[in-house]
Amino acid sequence: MTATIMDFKQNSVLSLFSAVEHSSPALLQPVSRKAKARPPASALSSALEEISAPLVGYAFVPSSFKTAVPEADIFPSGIGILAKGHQFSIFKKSHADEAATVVNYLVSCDCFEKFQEDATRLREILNEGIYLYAISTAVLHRKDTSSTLLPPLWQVNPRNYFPGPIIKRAFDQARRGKSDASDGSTPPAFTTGSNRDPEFKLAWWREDCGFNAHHYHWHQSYPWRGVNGVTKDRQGELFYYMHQQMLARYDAERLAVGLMRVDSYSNWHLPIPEGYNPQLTDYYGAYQFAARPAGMILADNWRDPSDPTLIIQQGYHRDRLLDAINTGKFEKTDGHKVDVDINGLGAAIEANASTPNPDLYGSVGIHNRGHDILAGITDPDYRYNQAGGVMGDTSAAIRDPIFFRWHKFVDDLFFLHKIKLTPYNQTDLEFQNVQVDSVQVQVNDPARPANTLITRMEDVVVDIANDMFLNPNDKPNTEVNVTVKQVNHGRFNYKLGVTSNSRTPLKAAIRIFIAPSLDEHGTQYQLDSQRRLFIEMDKFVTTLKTGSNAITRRSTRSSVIKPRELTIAELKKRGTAAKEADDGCACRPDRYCECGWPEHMLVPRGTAAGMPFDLFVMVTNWANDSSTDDLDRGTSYCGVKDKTYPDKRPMGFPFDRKIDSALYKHVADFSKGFSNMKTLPIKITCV
Ligand code: CUO
Repeated sequence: MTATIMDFKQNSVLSLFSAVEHSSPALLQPVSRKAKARPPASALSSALEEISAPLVGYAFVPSSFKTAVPEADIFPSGIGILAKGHQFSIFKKSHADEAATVVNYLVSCDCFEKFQEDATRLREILNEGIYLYAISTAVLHRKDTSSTLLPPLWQVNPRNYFPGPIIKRAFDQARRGKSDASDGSTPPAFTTGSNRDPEFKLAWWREDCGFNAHHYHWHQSYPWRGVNGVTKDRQGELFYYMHQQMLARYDAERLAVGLMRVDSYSNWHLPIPEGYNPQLTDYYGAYQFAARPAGMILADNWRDPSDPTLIIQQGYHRDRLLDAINTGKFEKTDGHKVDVDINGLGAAIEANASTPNPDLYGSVGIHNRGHDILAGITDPDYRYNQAGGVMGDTSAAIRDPIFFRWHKFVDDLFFLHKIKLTPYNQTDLEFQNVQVDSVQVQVNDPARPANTLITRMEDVVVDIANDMFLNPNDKPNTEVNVTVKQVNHGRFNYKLGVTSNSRTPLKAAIRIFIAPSLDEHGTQYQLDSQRRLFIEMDKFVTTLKTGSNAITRRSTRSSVIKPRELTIAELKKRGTAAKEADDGCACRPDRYCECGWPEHMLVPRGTAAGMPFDLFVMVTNWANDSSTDDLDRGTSYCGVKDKTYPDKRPMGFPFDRKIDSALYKHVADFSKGFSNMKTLPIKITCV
């Protein structure tokens, strides 16, 4: 493919995200849920005429489409149901149905030009949330857009990432044509809470815009409705694992600030002591995401009377899932029994397109309905026309502490299945003829001691300029800056000494995890309690030669992370996604370039005094572990686009199954039992 075509595609994709909020007022009519919302062709025609003049400079409607009038019937039925300006939630069945119809349609367009043309027309018809979701999801799943990058979501839709007062400042900056940063002043910090709320201690972590973008992106990469009804390789298991790792990381942060590990939200009749006020507005600023006061009790959600979410129904599906877990068998729709495995359990809990039985285990899924019922908790029968809370939106849900409590409940279901499995045996765990002799970590600053990782909180200025803020007369490079507080870490290397006694070279997988060493009491964790806290830091493949091997692995190569996203301005400058990212890693077209844990959050923050962690290294035989595809950056939590998950072992191996405390009390005892493992005590110090 020539660079010109690549440039054209990248810029065409960017234009689809341009000024999403600037829809024609003529189209902002409330639409009945039942009515087909597609406006008549004449209305669209005049609307397009109307906007073409004042919006010159927005690249809003490509000139070739200015006179193109969408035909009333070119799109399948089921598109255009949710009116513009209404809150979209992928956890609501009717919204998810419409979004899936649009995604399937766009993915099936037989050439890029048709996709671009129809996407442009759909902008006028679709609810803004559905439009954004469907365009991004289609770009991620079309073969001919695999080399294009999506613009950062916090730039496309900053209202879902930055609270109202920050957005107001941004508008002020845009009006002045000058950013706060340009005269050296730092915008005052804005927070969504205060120290009167213990959960506020981790607001900086839950509200990190890179983290929120990762979560939104993951759900687009793995839509629960599938694409054209098809889910991906191990999608249910990855749903479990990616969220389990979010919980493990959250627990490490909680222990660091003196909070208890996350408590499962399993008793749905008790008040929820943790409240949350996101202070986010949605499209147009027409409404605010609901604030959820402390002490509320869950109520049946009748916000959509045709599809309520009832506590008793949630209980029914929970009990059917527990039946399946306890008996080890799912009952399929035709009555046949099949074994419960982690992938099927993930499919049933999320009700993805591969669920074994939507009637028994839920057609919308206990997980999705949990999001929905919690999002509506403050106005459950919609008597006050109040918008839902952030739990209904994957781009903002993790801001709310209840997200993690809900996901701990979900994770407990997976845990109950996993503890019924036979623990790994010697053969599963060993790698004969291979021995890990030494492990060290060293930050790139040689003045720092070995085996101590360094983190810090940083003020980072981000440019959130997009067409939402700028008027047509603005200079193209006008910046709209906001300052955000983020954790970051000193880049570091793992240094491993590994001996192979094999006569031939061996391909080996190196698995690296860390977990807090001490519990809430300051007592050393026993391994079977600690294992749910292990955070995957990296997994890579290397070739071991006979004899000793000195392996150095840079933290920037981690299989967990993605590099910093390119901004819209950078993407326009580069024109093509095939060029290299800043640190020299090519963004290859065959993987989810933008999916992955944000690099700046790779290392948990730790404490000023130095928080003790156990770093665990395990070397396994890649000949046994390998699927057909390679490990790479971002693949641990995101997989590889259109390919199999690279590692055949269960996700989280070897900590995903019960470990016998009588045999291995602590993680160091475990690693002493196997030559291919090593445990290293380290500290994480926040400076
Ligand atoms: Cu990611 Cu509950 O699955 O949000």
